[in-house]
Amino acid sequence: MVDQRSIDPAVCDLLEMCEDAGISTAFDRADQMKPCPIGSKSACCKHCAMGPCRLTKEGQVGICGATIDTIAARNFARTTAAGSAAHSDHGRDMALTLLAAASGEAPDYKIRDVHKLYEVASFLDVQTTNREILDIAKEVAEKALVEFGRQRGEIIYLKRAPRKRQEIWQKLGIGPRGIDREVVDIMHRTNPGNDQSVESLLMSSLRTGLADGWGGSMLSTDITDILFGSPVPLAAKANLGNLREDQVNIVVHGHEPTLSEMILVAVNDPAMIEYAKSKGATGINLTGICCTANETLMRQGVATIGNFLSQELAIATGAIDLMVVDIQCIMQALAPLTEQFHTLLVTTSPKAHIDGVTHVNFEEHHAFEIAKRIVTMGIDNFTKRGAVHIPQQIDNMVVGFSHEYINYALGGFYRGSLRPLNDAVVQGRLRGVAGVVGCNNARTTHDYSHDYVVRELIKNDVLVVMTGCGAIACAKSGLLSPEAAQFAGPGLREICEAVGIPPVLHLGSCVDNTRILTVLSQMATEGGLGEDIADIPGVGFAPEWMSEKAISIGCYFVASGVYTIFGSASPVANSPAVDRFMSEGWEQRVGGKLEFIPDPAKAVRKALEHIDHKRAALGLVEYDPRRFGESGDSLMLKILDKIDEETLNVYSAKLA
Ligand code: BF8
Ligand code: SF4
Repeated sequence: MVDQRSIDPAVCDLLEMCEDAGISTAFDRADQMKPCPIGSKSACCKHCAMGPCRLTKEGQVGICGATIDTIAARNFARTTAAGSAAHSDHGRDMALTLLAAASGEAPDYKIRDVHKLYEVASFLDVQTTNREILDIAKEVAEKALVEFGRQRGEIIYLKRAPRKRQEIWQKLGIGPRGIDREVVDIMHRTNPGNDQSVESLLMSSLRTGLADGWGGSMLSTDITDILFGSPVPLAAKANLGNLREDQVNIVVHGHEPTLSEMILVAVNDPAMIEYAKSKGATGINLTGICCTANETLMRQGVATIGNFLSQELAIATGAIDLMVVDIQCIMQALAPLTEQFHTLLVTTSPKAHIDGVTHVNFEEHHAFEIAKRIVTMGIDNFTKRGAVHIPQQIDNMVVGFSHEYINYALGGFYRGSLRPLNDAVVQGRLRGVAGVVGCNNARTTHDYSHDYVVRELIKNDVLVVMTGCGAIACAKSGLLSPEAAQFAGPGLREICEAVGIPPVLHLGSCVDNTRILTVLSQMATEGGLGEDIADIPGVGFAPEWMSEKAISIGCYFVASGVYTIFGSASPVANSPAVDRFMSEGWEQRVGGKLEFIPDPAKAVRKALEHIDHKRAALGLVEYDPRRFGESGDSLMLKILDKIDEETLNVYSAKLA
């Protein structure tokens, strides 16, 4: 029974332990509380005090006369706005950190990627000649902040999209103005007595999603790279076996890298390590959960111990001395849970307090000092540790595929280019590309859909890029290691072996979905695959989504021209009109569409059909897996008949 809840053996192990000990987890609570049958289909409105109105009968309207279609579209729009706000506010904080660093007010932060700073400066029309780095950085931060409050015109980054895409947005009037403005616009138009047209509400949702994707999130990725370095491939480890019985275990959880990067410096501080030793530990072990983990994993190789649904189970190991959280996806259930274990939970963001939990307010002006204080609290708590139960699972992966690195890996240092990627799609060596992203959801088997969808796609020669909790799911099932090329179709396997990359590329945290937009834009303008993102044989997937942020991501993928599949029943199921508009209506207008398909096998089938359809529309050769796979290292080794253990190890080491 427990095994049906997760495909991760470490999670199953701990679920059994929790069950025996009577410890409640999201897994049990999902079993005990079925989703509300009215709310789950968006048949409920509570936008005013005459309601909440529940529309359960055919033709019924709310007290104000609102129809089921209007209510469903309004609810969807508000979800998008909430998601866009969360991502973008994270982006704003990154811009404020850059500003503080450049103004000398946050001396612990440096400009680590000057190349990226210059690149971003050119996007934002910031002069760079004869200027000090910090001066440029300050103006970049200021210009970035203007994007949030821009009242007229369009956000600057839209110009990074292919020209044809920009024209579509202009024609439809969905190019976002300022990011904040679009979020407020949705909150206003969904307030009672305003926008009651399905089309208008759903097109506005796309605009607010675009403000996130090409605005707040893209700025977040860029500025994070400037401050902490653009990721390059590195080997790293995943799953709960990375907790150490003999060391102080500190876990970072949430989304922002500003504090976690400082915690990383603090745990490596010799004085801190000495202090840990004085308390009987052999050292300090830093690991992460959710997207804070993805940020530190991508740039520094810090091990990730799990994704969203692992957070409670990580505490239940009894081995975590301190868990420090910043913003987003932090379950309130952690608070009562930590009372049952010795783990000290510390909140740090003024935007994410939990009653009864120790709060250490994080200020970037004293970043390192605060980080050291938190690490000290963790070390002190080590002495209170009781029995531990650490599952032994550890998986290897290669991560750190920024879009810059993908260019470099495929095109070479002197002429970074996506040409080889496009050529591979044109020749049919790759059938297409897919972005598989998003959360865990306690209503589905943990990690199962991510694993299933990704395995099927790579088997069919679809190159997969991943972010967020999905990437962590596949890290744990070994799909992010170069050895996973053995599960890929013949064409994709050849490419992986030639370039030395895994068939599934980890692109970062959820805000880094914007790296996918950048890769797609470059593919569209490189030549051979049409001239717009919508022309590319590609799909977007969020197989286990749960967060409002995922809906915002879905909207900007769709508005950028991508066929996007979400793995759950439609949240607007009671309004076929809204459902249809998100599919056919959006496709007619922007070329992308959003569909909710709970069955992963059906979802993959539809994705492959779509990819083949796009190939045909471009006049590309029909995909035929038998044409490739007869070259490459595997074959050479097969011929030499030397795949003994030792050779294979050498070969694997080379790939890693
Ligand atoms: O921002 S994938 S559960 S952690 S929301 Fe949350 Fe979803 Fe995980 Fe990353 Ni994204
Ligand atoms: Fe009901 Fe209309 Fe108020 Fe919504 S806005 S709660 S449908 S009366």
